Amino acid sequence: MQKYTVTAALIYANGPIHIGHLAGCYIPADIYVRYLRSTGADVAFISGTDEHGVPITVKARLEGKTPQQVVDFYYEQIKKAFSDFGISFDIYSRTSNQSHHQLSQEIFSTMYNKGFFDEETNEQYYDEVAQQFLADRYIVGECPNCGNPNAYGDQCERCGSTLSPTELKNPHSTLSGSKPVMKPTKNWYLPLDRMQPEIEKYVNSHKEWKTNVLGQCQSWLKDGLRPRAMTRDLDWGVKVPLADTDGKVLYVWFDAPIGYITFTKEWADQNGKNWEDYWKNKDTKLVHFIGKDNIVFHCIIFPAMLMAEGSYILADNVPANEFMNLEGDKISTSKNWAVWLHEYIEEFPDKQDVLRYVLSANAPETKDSEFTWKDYQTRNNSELVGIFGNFVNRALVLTHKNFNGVVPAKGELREVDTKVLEDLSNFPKEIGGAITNYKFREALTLVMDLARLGNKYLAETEPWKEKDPERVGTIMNIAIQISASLAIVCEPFLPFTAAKIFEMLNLDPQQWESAGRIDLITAGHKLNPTELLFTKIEDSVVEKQVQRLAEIKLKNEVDKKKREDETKAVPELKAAIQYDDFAKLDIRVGTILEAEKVAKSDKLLKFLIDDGIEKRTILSGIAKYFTPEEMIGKQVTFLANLAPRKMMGVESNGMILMAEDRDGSLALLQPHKAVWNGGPVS
Ligand code: B3M
Ligand code: ZN
Repeated sequence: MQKYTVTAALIYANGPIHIGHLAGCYIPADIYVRYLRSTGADVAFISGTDEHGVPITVKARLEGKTPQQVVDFYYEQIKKAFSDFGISFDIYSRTSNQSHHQLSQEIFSTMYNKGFFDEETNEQYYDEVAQQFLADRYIVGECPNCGNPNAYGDQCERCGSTLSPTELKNPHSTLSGSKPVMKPTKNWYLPLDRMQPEIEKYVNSHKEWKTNVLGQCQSWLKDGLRPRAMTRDLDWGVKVPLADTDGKVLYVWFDAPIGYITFTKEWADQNGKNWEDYWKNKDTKLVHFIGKDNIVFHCIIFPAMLMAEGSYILADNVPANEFMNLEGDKISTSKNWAVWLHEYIEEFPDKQDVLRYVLSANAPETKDSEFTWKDYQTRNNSELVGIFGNFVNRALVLTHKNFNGVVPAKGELREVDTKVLEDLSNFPKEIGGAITNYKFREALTLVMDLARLGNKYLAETEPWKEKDPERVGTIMNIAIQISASLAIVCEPFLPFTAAKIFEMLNLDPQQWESAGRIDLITAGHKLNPTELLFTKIEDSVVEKQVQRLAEIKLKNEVDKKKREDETKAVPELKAAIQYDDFAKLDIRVGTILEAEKVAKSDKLLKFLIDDGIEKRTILSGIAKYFTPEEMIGKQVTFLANLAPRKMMGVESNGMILMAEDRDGSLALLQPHKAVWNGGPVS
């Protein structure tokens, strides 16, 4: 029996999961695995959480918790979300398990003993206040490419460029805020440069990989691979299994993919299997499902590690998806721009398959795609309710109505019947073929085409108009056969729905080979009561979701402005002056008598001011911040002895004093109690 080891990315246990995760990696993996199981293949479907690395420790600091508390919380939350949506892992484990630390150390040691690592001491940023080396996200500074003042040590999130900490201008530590110093430290590097020929050979032997995957690999190879440190100066992670390496752990991208192996071992131990069958047998197919941001790690670095170790099989395929966007914007955890699975399930407790359907139909298989609530509603109402549910419901309801729920026998077949049965028998192979080739969208379209075929058949044969009971029996028998096949072929995509159909058909779940059969359900078989598979989603329901997103967007804009304001530096002080310099300024208090806009200028307001001696005209470029009406009657301070100046044909005699706020807006400088006009300011 063909064996498969199918892995789905080990997501960081530092936040809840959203539709982008499902669409990018977990639903495709689940479709693939459910199909394989249905064909009788021997599959290990492996995943879990990635619980090491800087992303975890940063989150812990942010929440004032320990890293362990963070991963414990999110492990449970993430695991539940996957199970709520029917992602059928054989095991969902965690990299903080002791067994995982042990295996990661073993593999590191094997590579070390084979002399695979280059030991290198170089200077890295060190925070003297926090007494810690600053890996990746512990350091921020100005991006050398776009000037973003908050770029991370590994990446600038504004322009997307990959960085190393030493490239940042004005670097500072996110731990203490202090300016880091350079300090030498020893790390162990995987010599990817020397391994390039072997890696190239491996990648080039897989011309069948998806173009987006091959494209990324080729571009890395073309640039030339560079040695990559497999250890970090951090205190959270798998300890480096060498002497004198206190405060050093394995690089998270070294240990995380080993998690696939550890978890397979755990699963095998719990289920009386031999884990080596799934990792060391050349005939086993290893397939990694991931998102596009993880391609290099799964196609180059992890295979290189396994090549170096020497006893493992390499991935047969890495069908990475692109990203799914949400209502026009990139999904972002930090911006709360997402549809969170734990929230969705509360709002729509019986609509897991609707989401699975929409995310599969719209999967970012070859390019980025987009989720909108409008599309969600349309696909539910016109496709799931209107086509799929409609067919199954009519087939079952008409059989109940006409035959008391007992499947009638087929009579003599007409051309329309033989044609539909022939078409039916072709579907499973085509759908299976598309799934095997990782074309899940195409496969799902074919599933829907089978439902369409059923609808077309009922529309053509019109059993509700038919007078001859034997003829009605033939039609309903065939419609029931189609429904049963539909249950089998939709199961990888819509497992909850498939279970409901099997239940209504009073049939045990069937293997793939039974799909397309024209006698899957025999005459005389008793059906169970019928329920609707899908229900219509009203406008108000999706409008509420759109509204929620609009509120988030607004809040993000306000927050962004606030952050920008907060990082703005107070201007430097001007050079010192003597009192005499100051005394030259004649600053006084006056009251605004009249105020109006200056024609043809959108900046200038013209004021008539009672300065205690006379009425003077002053122009001021503050129209953006004040209306003429609100200025009338206000006492202001003004520079009285500024030489007259003409603007837009009007002479201005003085200058009204203003304080400038962070965001550039202006505030009047007024005496805190009314004083006499002309009162000098000193
Ligand atoms: N934890 C990155 C991520 O969550 C990383 C994947 C590991 S897969 C071995 O996207
Ligand atoms: Zn940048």
